[in-house]
Amino acid sequence: SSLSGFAQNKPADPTIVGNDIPSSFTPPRRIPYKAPAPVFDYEKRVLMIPMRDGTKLYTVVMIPKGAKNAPIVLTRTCYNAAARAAAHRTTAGNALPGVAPVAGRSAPGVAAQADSPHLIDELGLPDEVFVKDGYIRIYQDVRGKYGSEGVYLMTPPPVGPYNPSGADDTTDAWDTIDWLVKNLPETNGRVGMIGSSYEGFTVVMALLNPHPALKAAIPESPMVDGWMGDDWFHYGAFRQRMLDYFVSQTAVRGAGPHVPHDHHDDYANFLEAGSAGNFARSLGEDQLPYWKTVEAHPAYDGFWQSQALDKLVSAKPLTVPTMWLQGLWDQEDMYGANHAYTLWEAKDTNNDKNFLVMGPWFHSQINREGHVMGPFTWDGDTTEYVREEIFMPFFNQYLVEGAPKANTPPVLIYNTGENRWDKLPKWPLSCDKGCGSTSRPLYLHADGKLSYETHTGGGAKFAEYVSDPAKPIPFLPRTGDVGTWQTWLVQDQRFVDNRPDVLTYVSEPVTTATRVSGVPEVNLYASTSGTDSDWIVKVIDVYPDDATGPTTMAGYELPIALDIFRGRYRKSFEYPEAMKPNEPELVKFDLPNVNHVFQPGHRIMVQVQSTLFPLYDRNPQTFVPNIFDAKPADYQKATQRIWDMPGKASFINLPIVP
Ligand code: PG9
Repeated sequence: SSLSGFAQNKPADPTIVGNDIPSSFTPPRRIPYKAPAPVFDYEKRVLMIPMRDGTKLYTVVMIPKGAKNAPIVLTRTCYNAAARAAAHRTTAGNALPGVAPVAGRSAPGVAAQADSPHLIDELGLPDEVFVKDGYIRIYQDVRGKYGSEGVYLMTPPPVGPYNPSGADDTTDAWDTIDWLVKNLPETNGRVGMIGSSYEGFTVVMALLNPHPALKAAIPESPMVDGWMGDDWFHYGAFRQRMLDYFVSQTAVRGAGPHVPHDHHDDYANFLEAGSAGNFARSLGEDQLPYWKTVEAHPAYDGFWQSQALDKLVSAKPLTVPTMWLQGLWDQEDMYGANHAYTLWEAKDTNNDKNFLVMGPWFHSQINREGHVMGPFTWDGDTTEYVREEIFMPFFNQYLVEGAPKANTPPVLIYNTGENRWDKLPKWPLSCDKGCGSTSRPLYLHADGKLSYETHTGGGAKFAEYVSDPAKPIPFLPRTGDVGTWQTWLVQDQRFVDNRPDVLTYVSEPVTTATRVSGVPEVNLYASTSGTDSDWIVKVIDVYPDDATGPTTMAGYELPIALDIFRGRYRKSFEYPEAMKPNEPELVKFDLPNVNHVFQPGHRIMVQVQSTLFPLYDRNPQTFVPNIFDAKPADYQKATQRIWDMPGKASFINLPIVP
């Protein structure tokens, strides 16, 4: 055999044994690795803090190790305090408020991993600044949600006829702060509150009767008036995509279920349902008291007036330095922060207590990275800049003993036309009276032109379109892709431009940079052949589309401000009135704030249409007592006219700054 041949040629090297696999192998014994006990750089205390009525609220307190004389920053949430205080590890903690309520929020739940030993890893991105500066960070569940006892009311009005519970987020904030400053030996007794959206609502509620230890507040995109322009309605038009939120928020104490829709494409779902009321019922909402309340209050009656927080807070003395914050393209809470700021400003006699910050952001983007928004890439991280350079010096000034006075600008607004921050002493820079510059009417001419000249006589008296509720105009291209919700307000409007049911007015290219800084005001002389109608107006920056020029944004139709107004409320928000068929009537409303520059070569465009679906429910165009429950026969095509004649010239009052 070959082996015997090998044996015969026995090599001299003893390591050559003829088989590299030994007959047995015993692994050497190792001492098992034992991880050293983690050294936590913070302490976590989970507390049930008693309120004045005995109800206890679930509160997570994160205290840096060895903290002494430390300031507190408090967030009161309806989105699961346990998860918010473990944001790096939990789906709910990462699904920051406002990010995905209509698109289906991930089910909250604490992940299986243990707490991180490092506070900076345990908390979410927006808390990094507080960890770095040694703050005690506290999250608390509002009453009735998650770990807190008591009954839950959705964004409850202050105690009164519409809130019989005896408690609200003003009393609960007061009692919580009182308990914290008396029972946490590590604190210096100074508390700041911060929070976005619903959590911003709880900040504003705290300001209605602030505890003396509440020294500074930052309401971020707070829900302030759910009927005028935050979350539920815009000027009376219902945001029916929020119906999912009713279920997720009020079906159970924890995270509510997501009731599946028939199709991925909500355009089809809502059209098939017929009315918002039918859609709500298809989600099981006849079991939800809050939906029934909303359904019973379609107009701006006592229920909504009782919780108009901009008016309520600005009626109070301005004692707590407050920084109102909002995104310029905030698709959920576009109304509250700037209206509250504006109303309270009258009391800010030294211009040092009431501040406004508006960034180039979608809703709650302040809690995320801020490099990009839709088609734009900004210079740097715009949200990190605000958290580090604006929030912290502001909070430190009031919350940290001996901290220097912050150099906080009264108003900080991103300039979306020049890609930079503007630090301003006041806002707006241009308005009808008393703002330095005066707004200028830009007229909507019947031939589709937009100019500063009023109706010059002759020619057509109106431009018209037929609005068909059976074929509503989508607010986004119908991809069924929920991911675009955050950026829909910067959607290129070419996708509807030139539709027969959209009126487009456009200016000549502007020859010099044209700055607008304030609130564009819509003045439409509008008529409908029906008896009710919605009016959607968009102010758009049209980028040049010269084939020899750059392709980036070529021809882009960028909405800088848009909103919807339900015609029945043109005379009174509380008492709706039918429109008189074919009679031009004034429809007047404010668009959201803008701080923009139309660059030379760009055009100004205005689009007018009557549906924005399925974000808003359809106006049947027949006056009915309650649109939530409109019947199929109520939905009628109507001929809509925008008038352009002496005495009835439609225009947008543009807050131009020369
Ligand atoms: N925009 C959300 C919301 C706030 C208040 C009521 C309903 C929804 C949010 O982001 O919290």
